[in-house]
Amino acid sequence: MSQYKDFIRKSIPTYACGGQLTGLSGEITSPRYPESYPNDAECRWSIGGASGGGPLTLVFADFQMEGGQGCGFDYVALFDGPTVTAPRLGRYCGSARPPRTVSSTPHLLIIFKSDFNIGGRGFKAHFYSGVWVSWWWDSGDRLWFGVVILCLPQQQEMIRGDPFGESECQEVFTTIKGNFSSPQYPNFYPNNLKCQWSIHLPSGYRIKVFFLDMELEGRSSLTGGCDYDHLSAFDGGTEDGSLLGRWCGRESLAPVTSRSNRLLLVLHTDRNTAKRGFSISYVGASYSCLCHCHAPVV
Ligand SMILES: [Ca+2]
Ligand SMILES: [Ca+2]
Repeated sequence: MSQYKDFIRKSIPTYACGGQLTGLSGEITSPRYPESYPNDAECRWSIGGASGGGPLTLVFADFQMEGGQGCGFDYVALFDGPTVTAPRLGRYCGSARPPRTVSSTPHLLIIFKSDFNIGGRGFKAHFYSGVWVSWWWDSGDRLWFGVVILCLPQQQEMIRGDPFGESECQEVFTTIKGNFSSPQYPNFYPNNLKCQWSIHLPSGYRIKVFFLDMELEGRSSLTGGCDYDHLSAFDGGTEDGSLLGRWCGRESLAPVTSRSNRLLLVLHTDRNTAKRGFSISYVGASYSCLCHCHAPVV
């Protein structure tokens, strides 16, 4: 029986590669990267197709493959569309990093192939879809023109960790967008909670938080403050950061935007009286002005 298992294990490839990637950004690597890629491998990554996606940019961060005339042994080939019938953007091998490649369509096909011997470290590449936004406005005496490119960061795996090791309601988010809610939502949250949701995006990004639903125990009739249960938002990763807001009761809240790439939400509940809690979504964005916003065009 164990011989049979060994046979099964040896006959199943120990790597997985390729796939359909519909995110607006991400990373791909050759199988087993950074260790030597397997022989006789073929992987296909079909990128794009996300709604609103623009042309895709592919940047190789690392590249080392078996070389050879015409890249006939091992190679990476790029196509400007979803299939191999699309125009080929390049075919690469050896150890020279391929140039940055921009597709003219919202699709990019990447094929990796290796022959029967001699490998290398393989490759690591990033892709992203740029969404262009331009605008005009008329200030009376001048017509203003501006352009922004909204670059979406690498879609990172969501880390649902427990960095504080205390409670089940401590979460860290590193994805460009996400959702979370108070414990047991939409049922009543527990008493005596201190929960923290930390959103941490790459530097240069800001975080916008939307309150989809919120009902906490209301304000104190004595002080008018959120003395019992409350949700607070801090700019930065800790409660030492500047307070962006503190809320309680049943309020319909306007979105809140961080000034940095980190935002911390903290929920406190006291020893009695619970409500439905809240449901929140957030999105991160990076804005950089490529053109100076100059006047006048006309
Ligand atoms: Ca080879
Ligand atoms: Ca309470």
